Amino acid sequence: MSQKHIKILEKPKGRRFVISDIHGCSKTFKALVGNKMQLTKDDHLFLLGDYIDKGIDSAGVIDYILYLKENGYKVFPLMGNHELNLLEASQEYNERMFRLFLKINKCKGIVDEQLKIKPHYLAFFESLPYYYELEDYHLVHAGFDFRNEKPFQNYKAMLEIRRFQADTELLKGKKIIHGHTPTNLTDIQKSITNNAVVIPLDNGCVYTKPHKILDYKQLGNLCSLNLDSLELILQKNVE
Ligand SMILES: [Mn+2]
Repeated sequence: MSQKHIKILEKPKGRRFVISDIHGCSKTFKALVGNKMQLTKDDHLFLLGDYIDKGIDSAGVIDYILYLKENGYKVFPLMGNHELNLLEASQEYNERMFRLFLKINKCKGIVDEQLKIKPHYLAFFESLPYYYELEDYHLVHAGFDFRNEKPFQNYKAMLEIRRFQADTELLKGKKIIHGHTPTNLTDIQKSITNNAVVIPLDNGCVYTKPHKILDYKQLGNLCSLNLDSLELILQKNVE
């Protein structure tokens, strides 16, 4: 099994970027990384999980991540709840249930005709850690449960928690960047300009139409945060 916690304390020659919750939006992801950010091999790119489901091209998102890694780009992906759910469903569900699960999640192209997760995708999912600790940041999919006695060992919360209060003493001056919960653009921008300890980065790039609960006019961008300049780069959904 993979390491759950990885420290990356040295800074790259280039820039450090974070992107979260791509959810099958492969064209939007490529437009952000290739055009808007102009990622170079000197940069570090951290990805906070939930590559698959909801959008139309889950396989294409992972293909692009693997392409970047294979071509010498320094990409550091994390586990999201959608990746873990897929791994668990593929092991625990019977064929009928798993077929339904894949249909509901619109997770196309990830499994073969025998409903087995394709080997290179399985290896990718199984390699994903749960959080990165940098010199100045903690990067995690959903957040940390600081009500828990050992928040940095509560891996379930890292993928699922919705609201949490940061314990600044435990964080030792480091900020948290997380995704998982679609957050209005003005709230994301506010947390950055207010120098907040916790910065949400999921602007629900997959939500481009009126929604029962969410205000889609405040959503629909894939966000990239430059960890050093705190510049927020936005890419509107182009699927
Ligand atoms: Mn999530």
